[in-house]
Amino acid sequence: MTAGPRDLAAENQSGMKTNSQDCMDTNPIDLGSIEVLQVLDEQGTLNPSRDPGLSDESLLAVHRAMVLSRAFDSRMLTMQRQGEMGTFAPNLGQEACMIGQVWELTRQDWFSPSYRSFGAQIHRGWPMERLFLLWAGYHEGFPPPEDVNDMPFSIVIGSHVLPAVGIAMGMRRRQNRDCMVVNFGDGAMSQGAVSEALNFAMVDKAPVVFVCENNGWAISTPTHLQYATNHLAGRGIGFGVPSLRVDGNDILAMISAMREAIERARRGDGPTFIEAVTYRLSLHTTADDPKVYRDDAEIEPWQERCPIVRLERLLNTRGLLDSDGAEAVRAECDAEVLEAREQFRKIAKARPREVFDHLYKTTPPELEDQRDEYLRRLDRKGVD
Ligand SMILES: Cc1ncc(C[n+]2csc(CCOP(=O)(O)OP(=O)(O)O)c2C)c(N)n1
Ligand SMILES: [Mg+2]
Repeated sequence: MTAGPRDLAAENQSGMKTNSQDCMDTNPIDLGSIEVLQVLDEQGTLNPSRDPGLSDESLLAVHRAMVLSRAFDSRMLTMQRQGEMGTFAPNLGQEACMIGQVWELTRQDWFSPSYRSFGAQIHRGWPMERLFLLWAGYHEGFPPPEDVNDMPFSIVIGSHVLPAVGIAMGMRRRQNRDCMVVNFGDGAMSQGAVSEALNFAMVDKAPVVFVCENNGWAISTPTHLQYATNHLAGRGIGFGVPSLRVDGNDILAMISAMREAIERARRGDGPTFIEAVTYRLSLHTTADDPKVYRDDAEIEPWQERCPIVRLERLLNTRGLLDSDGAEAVRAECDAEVLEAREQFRKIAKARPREVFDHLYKTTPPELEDQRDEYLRRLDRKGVD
């Protein structure tokens, strides 16, 4: 195992052993060696041989994109708790995965995300007010903006992975050198369709990068109850797909791995499978309370691995950003999110009379009855 300073494979598994110990034997089956890529260690020290070599300007932009993702996440949580937002899936702690997986994409490339991906969506060009609309349940928030080649996010676990491969197969036939990035979680790996997607992609040499964000949990299911092996990357190798584990809290490792994978796709050499090892620091969704199934002690080491703080250490060493500068970036990002919230509030006007619309082409009679009764109630209450 070519691990960085910390053996992420071992840590991820042992971290999972702290709970549900009574459920099963947690000794993972050793699939053998697989590369674990880390470029920036937890102290902010760089491994120059794998450094993607971003300019100072780009490093600062990457940092800002991660801070903006966190600011949006935190504001969404407040708005949800105050009743202004539907449920949503926080991505606190997963910002390096988010930004790293889309940083090297061009506007022509495609991105097919799952539901925990708004940091990446913001970077891809989704206006934040549109994402607020989306999570508040307004259908206007769902379609991707005109000039953004993204699929709407998928909430049905693993269901979007085969269609993403299909799009990539189309790209290969058009020979236009674009590529597709599709992300999903450790839990999605248990869906058969994801295995089918890996197989199809490799047989067809489709230009697709699979990013599995292994964040330790699938709602309340820890990884040792999800798979019996010491890593998921071996799953890709089983289908012949070049595969590696990446420190998913290391933005430079994510960018480096993605660059290599995207180049492979554009060369016509087919897919790559990246297992990004990270951790879901927050709730599964706002409808979830992890305190009932997860020991708080498990979270602490992962808080220490904060991807933003890690990059800030490097920026500080290089004289690019001190703590005042970092504070200023946070304040700017918070202000940007608040501005988007104001835009959202101007657009988001509840239309209670439309709740039965857009469901059926021809409304079934029993639903028509319910709608009529409901509309009469709105009339009685004087609601427009
Ligand atoms: C086909 C399907 N089964 C079950 C669910 C309910 N569900 C929603 S999220 C989730 C867990 C997914 O975990 P993972 O793939 O690890 O992604 P994460 O939420 O950790 O990012 C489940 C089972 C669903 N949305 N779709
Ligand atoms: Mg997960």
